[in-house]
Amino acid sequence: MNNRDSLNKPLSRNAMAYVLAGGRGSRLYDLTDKRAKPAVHFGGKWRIIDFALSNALNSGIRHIGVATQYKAHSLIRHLQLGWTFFRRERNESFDILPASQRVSENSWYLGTADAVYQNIEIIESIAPAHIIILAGDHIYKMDYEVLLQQHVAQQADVTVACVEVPLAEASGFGVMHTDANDRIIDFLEKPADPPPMPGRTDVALASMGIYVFDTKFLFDELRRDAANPDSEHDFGKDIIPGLVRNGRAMAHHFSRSCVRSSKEAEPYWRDVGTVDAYWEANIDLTDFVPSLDIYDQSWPIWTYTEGTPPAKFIHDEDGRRGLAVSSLVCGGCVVSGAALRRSLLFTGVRVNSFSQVTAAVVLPDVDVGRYARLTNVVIDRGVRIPEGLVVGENAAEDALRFRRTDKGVCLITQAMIDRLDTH
Ligand code: ADQ
Ligand code: ADP
Repeated sequence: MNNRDSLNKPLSRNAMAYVLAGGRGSRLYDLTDKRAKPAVHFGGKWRIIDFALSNALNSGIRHIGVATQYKAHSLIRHLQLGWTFFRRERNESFDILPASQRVSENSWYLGTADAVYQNIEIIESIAPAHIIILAGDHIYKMDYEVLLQQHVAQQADVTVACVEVPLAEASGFGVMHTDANDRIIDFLEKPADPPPMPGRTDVALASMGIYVFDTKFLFDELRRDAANPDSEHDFGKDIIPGLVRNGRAMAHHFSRSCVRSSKEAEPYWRDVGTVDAYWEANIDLTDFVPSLDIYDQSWPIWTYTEGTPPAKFIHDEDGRRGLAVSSLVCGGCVVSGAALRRSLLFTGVRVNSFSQVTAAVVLPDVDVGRYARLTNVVIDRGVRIPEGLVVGENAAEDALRFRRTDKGVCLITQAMIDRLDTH
């Protein structure tokens, strides 16, 4: 097991985590119409970004910067409410860094490298020895101290965290080859025809979008990149391939720094970037033994939590039971004379009499009307499900009314419900 003693984490203490949280995540469709992907709700109590931020906090990192851009309002409010652990008096910092024309005339960050470059002055004032670039949109538990240790021991210019992914999914990632010493000898950003790992046919080695640099080295690279008119100012497209060609780029295998409780059989890392992946990762938490242990008290996932009353399960007036089986139900929920199976209710959800909710991911403040039957659904925040609505029993009808995936999961928003009324 990894070393979790924060007193014994000197590299993390002098490092800064720089979280890229500006991406839209367009394959989540309506879920990211109003909020950036890192702000999307996950697992009942969290936003996706809480996993990367909690990893940083639990690893002993005491300086965090979060670069925001796309639809940042919900994200920024969440960070302001929930991420208040850091104290200036203890030489700690937590900076929210919206694209704000600090360096260039552009109002947006041009790419992920530019999202760091534009804040070089702010980072210099913090003066970390190392910077860990993180994506704000993955679900995983990782001890960054282990990653930093490898970076220093191998005297790398950059260390890229990597994980094995099915070959069929690899075209969405940076795909690398390494030599026997874990030096990256080849790096292709999102290749159309990704090469498998040597000796394997079904698996590729993918970049997790997590990079460690010595701060000064990174700034020199970023300044050079900023002056290059041919660059897209992106880590995956420009910085990392350049260092693979002309520097010392090393790979760090996630299995070495992954934090796992005794309940977790495999290292867990998910990019919940599609509606199917999002639904599945949430519903998986209802499994008898889930592949992600959210109850591991030695690696807590921190977040902003509203003060809510306890969840309540009540008989309706006809004496039918409100019940939940294999389900996760957050505070403020009232399940009244309805049946929940394999479902996950976020905070403040009402499920009314005679309704049946199965394999459902229900975001905060949803109200499910009486006699509704909902199966294989994701319901956006605050949706009012009308009485008697049936979803998940007729594919053709569902596809007309909701956003139905090929795997048969329906994403339901209030706008879709409002359109039903006008028909
Ligand atoms: P992607 O995730 O597709 O690939 P990208 O869209 O650049 O790359 O997003 C990386 C992170 O940066 C995300 O967290 C996103 O929210 C954020 N982001 C994107 N544009 C931003 C901007 N302008 N300002 C601030 N934040 C921004 C990357 C790598 C691949 C690697 C995958 C792993 O390029 O090599 O395999 O991550 O998921
Ligand atoms: P997000 O869910 O990402 O925070 P929303 O725009 O859906 O973004 O919600 C913005 C805020 O409005 C929430 O933080 C919450 O305080 C409030 N809110 C949204 N919908 C409801 C609702 N149905 N009931 C109560 N509050 C709501």
